[in-house]
Amino acid sequence: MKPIRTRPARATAGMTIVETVLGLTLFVIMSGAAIVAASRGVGAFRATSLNMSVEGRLQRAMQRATSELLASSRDVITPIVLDDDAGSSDLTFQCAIDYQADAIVWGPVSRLVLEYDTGEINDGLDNNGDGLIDECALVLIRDDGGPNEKRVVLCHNVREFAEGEEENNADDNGNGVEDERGFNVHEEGGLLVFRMTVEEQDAEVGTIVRSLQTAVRVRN
Ligand SMILES: [Ca+2]
Ligand SMILES: [Ca+2]
Ligand SMILES: [Ca+2]
Ligand SMILES: [Ca+2]
Repeated sequence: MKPIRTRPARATAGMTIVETVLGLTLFVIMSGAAIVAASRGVGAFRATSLNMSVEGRLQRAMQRATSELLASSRDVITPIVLDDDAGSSDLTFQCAIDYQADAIVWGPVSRLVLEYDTGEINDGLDNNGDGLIDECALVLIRDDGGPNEKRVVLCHNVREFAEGEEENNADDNGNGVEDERGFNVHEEGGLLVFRMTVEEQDAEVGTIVRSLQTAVRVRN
């Protein structure tokens, strides 16, 4: 895995809230399933097309998820502890909506959470018949639990566990996080590291798996 590249630290005095997200870094970790299909000449065009589609979906969802934290602060993000072995696939946060009397006014609580996808339950079976087992959806909930609660699915077909990871209390894929889900946020060296894995099943191409990692620095 490539190291996370960050820009050198700079003074924070006078920065706006939006400016406090520094050094967004994106890279895609490729998996082999679709490449095998293409090299055999089996639906090479379809494999390429599906790969691009899955990668695009993954990048848009990741961009959306990280941008939600642009106007937030580490102090109003839970869980409080994110630098343990596991990180989290369920974050709540608030965004700044005003600045009064030298203090930030925080808006209602939002939540980014990984849930089982539509028609899917956690039973080791493909309940909704899309060829994927126990797949999940990344959901953004605005005003979580409040009167104006609104749910938006940012991405379907997120894997239950990250690429190369299974539930065994060990870090199988060697990224420093144990048993991380297909969407996981882990705090590393003052950065929030977002990791996401999506998959797609195609009768001709097989299973396509794509993972993406992004590091975000939020205001303290
Ligand atoms: Ca399924
Ligand atoms: Ca299931
Ligand atoms: Ca891991
Ligand atoms: Ca594991």
